[in-house]
Amino acid sequence: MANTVLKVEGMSCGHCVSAIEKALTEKGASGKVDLASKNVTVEYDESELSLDVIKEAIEEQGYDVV
Ligand SMILES: [Cu+2]
Repeated sequence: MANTVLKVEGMSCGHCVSAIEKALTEKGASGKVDLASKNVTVEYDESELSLDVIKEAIEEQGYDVV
């Protein structure tokens, strides 16, 4: 399992948190959002998923991975 922390812009409320966590779950990853620090901690299986796919899943929800 890989563990990575992404900085994500545009998150402002509980809706954003659940949208991102849900998008990650759908890809088979697990995500934990910290709104205050704008950090999204993602845990995923490197043999199943790439970081690009994870970033795309977040961006598809309308947020910017910086
Ligand atoms: Cu929101």
